[in-house]
Amino acid sequence: MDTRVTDKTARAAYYARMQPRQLMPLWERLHMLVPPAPKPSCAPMLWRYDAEVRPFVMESGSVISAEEAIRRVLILENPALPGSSKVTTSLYAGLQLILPGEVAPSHRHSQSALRFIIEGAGAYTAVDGERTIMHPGDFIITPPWTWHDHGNEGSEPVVWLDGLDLPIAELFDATFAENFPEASQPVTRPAGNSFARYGYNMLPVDYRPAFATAPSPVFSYPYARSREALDKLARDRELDAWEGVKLRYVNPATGSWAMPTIATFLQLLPKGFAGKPTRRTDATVYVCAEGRGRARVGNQAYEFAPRDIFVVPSWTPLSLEAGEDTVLFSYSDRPCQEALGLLREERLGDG
Ligand code: GTQ
Repeated sequence: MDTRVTDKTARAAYYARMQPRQLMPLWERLHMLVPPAPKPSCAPMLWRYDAEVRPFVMESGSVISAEEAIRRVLILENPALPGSSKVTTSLYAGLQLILPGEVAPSHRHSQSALRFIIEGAGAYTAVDGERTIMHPGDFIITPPWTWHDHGNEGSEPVVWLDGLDLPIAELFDATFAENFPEASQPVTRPAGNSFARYGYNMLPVDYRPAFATAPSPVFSYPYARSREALDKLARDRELDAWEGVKLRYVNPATGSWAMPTIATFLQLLPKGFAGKPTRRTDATVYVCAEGRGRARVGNQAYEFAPRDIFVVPSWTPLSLEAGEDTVLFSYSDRPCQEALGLLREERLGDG
């Protein structure tokens, strides 16, 4: 005969007695801890840049200087994650403004950062002694623990999207940061030097990456070149029914991602393209670099225009349509999920 005390009150009393010892019954939580499919805690979201976001970004320039702010950024916070500074469960996004003559002072941290230039020209980001000039659409990386500062020697405001792995580094409680003693780090190499070494399908003969997923030694992936590749492939009609023409940014020395924790992509959807749906476990942040179209994200439909930013949560079906030739930049935590054996993707709508 079963003599167990199964009554709810008796069980609750038992849980209450063990609780002061920091002991919890798994069976009350198992369904939440091991759900049958992802239940993303972030929500889909679209930020309309020109009409809704840009005025606030520009206003930040009259509220605080880049120097005082250290980083004058408006965080794009997911509406389902209030107070978290997260754009997805694992990633951060913000829009950084730098005005002519300003410097955002030099620091370094464990977290990786990417920049995707939204508008304006003439600003630079300095990484490890080398300045890279920013142009709209360029993708620029700041590897972990590299000194970096930003400045604007041009004549117009420059805005870029910052993408960081802040929540990932926070998950591991593995973050460090320090300030450089001066606002700007010394320039030790001329602009374009790292691109000449690593950016032309060639490498310095003695170069060895530090580890298999080491950050790319190419700090800048200029839009003009990436765009040219997409354009050629689109003209050759190398179209995928789900993705259009989609390329990933790589570390040329390893073939792996440009960044250890964040995957980055650029894709072209030709005018009239109506992509089939996909879903994947890596929640993704998209930026419209050119064109306009529609993203169906779960049961939401977002009409996007240049500079708009939208979020696709994990395992949420996404399909992309383009009203004109459209270029999308995107980033996700895919390298982490691949390394941990977590990544899953599904192409839907086939047959
Ligand atoms: O440029 O170093 O948007 O450290 C957030 C944290 C930018 C940066 C952000 C950062 C940076």
